[in-house]
Amino acid sequence: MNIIEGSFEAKGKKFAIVVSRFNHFIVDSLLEGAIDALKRHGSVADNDITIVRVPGAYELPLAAKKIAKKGGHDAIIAIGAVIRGGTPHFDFVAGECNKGLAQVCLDSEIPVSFGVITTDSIEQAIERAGTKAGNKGAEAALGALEMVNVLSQI
Ligand code: INI
Repeated sequence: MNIIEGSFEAKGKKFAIVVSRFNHFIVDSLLEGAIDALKRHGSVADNDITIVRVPGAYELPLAAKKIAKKGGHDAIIAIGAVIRGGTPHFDFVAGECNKGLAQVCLDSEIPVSFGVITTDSIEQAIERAGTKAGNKGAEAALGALEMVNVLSQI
């Protein structure tokens, strides 16, 4: 039996983090969690992490696509926070962000990790940004580390 599975170790691998500015109070904590996970779990060096800031979650797929196309990164981590308001705007932003990032991932064959939280309230967002429901930015970074390892073995 052959089992292929990845560890988190990724010394020497290069990661791009695309991060939206919208809801920066939440997003900053997600970004901090992602960087911490890359360094502590993946042994990734500061110099091997590139951060690209965009206005909102809607812009994340295009930035991710451009990074993937340019080459030079082993994985991309997308970080953002879409919080529901009183209009259907949330559904368009969250939907296009999710769809676009999935498309970039499959088209480029580079792991694009989904660290974009989509919540009904600011309280739910805070819970997922380093309080009682963990840190979804850190989780996304762990996913990217594992996928880089798994793909290198297939
Ligand atoms: N962008 C977000 O990242 N989160 C949100 O909650 C959000 N809401 O709710 O409006 C949001 N909107 C901005 C959007 O991502 C684009 O930046 C904007 O529409 C310009 O294209």
